[in-house]
Amino acid sequence: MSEEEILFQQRIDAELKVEPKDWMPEKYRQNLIRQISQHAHSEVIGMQPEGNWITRAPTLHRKSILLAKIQDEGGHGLYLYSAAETLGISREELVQALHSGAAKYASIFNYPALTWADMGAIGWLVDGAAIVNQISLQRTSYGPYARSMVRICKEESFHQRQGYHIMMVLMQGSQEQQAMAQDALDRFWWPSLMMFGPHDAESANSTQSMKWKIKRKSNDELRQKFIDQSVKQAEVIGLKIPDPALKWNKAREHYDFGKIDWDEFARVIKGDGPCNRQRLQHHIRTHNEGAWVRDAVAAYEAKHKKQPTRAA
Ligand code: FAQ
Repeated sequence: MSEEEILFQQRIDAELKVEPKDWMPEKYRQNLIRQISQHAHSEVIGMQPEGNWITRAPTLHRKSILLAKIQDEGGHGLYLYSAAETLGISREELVQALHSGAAKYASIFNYPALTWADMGAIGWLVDGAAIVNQISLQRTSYGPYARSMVRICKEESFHQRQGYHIMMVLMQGSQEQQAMAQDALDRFWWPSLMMFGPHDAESANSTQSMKWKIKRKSNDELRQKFIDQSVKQAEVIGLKIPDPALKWNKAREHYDFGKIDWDEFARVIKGDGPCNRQRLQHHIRTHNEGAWVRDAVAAYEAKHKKQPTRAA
């Protein structure tokens, strides 16, 4: 280790935040660009499954809540792209990496949103899982990333509650509505557990990310926390978690749970999930359609650079 690297690690160990202009190892910078940009892409691609239901929300009230929620997700993407840009990479490069498949986004958004109850399951489980992860990221070592998490967590909290509320109301409804809520849980439960990534022993990035305090809790720790909190939430409204192996373990003081289908996870992150192609194609098409907006902004900026406003 070089002297700079030793000093850097000492600062991390002392819980000091790393800021954009500080010296940092190249691998720390690259690892952060990878994680933050994947996080940003997830927020933006994550708008698609819910966007599918804006025109079909059952009431005007539900429609306006869903619209606001989806706009929040777009905003989270923007904060996160800005945080990644502080590491010396441009927005174009980040988007290009998404389009070429070099950068990933969360596997969960490659599953279809088939019924209105899926809006409940996504808010309750997907935002719920995102919060468990993001609360620990509020203490991540890179300052801009940590600070962006504070507001994002507050907003995700509202999202989680609106999703749970959709499920609660459906469970108070007709038998068909109850069955629709249970079906959404059945389809979204296991993919939600995959959001936390592979088991710790299989997690390629964890050791270094934990040492640099980019990650503060391991994939398995966070997954367990999410399971423990969700089981009780399901019980309260009469839903059944689709896992016959789920059982409270008194000694561990946690729920034991069944085997996750890691083959399915591998297929989805390699691009072969139910909606991978559709999600990416949609992003590429709308990005290309928006080229004129970016051109107009660049032309406006260039014009004002040529004619600087006179100082008062
Ligand atoms: N999906 O070595 P690890 C949201 C990849 S935001 C796809 O354990 P790491 C809001 C991983 O990239 C949800 N790929 O990786 C919302 C790596 O491949 P690479 C997004 C995954 O980074 C709600 C390889 O597997 N949240 O939902 C996944 O240490 C509703 C090996 O894995 C974040 O991104 C996956 N699930 O730990 C929006 C949080 N898991 O890159 C709309 C920030 C793993 O080496 C509607 N990210 N991989 O080629 C993190 O905390 C971490 O990146 C983990 C993965 C925990 C996701």
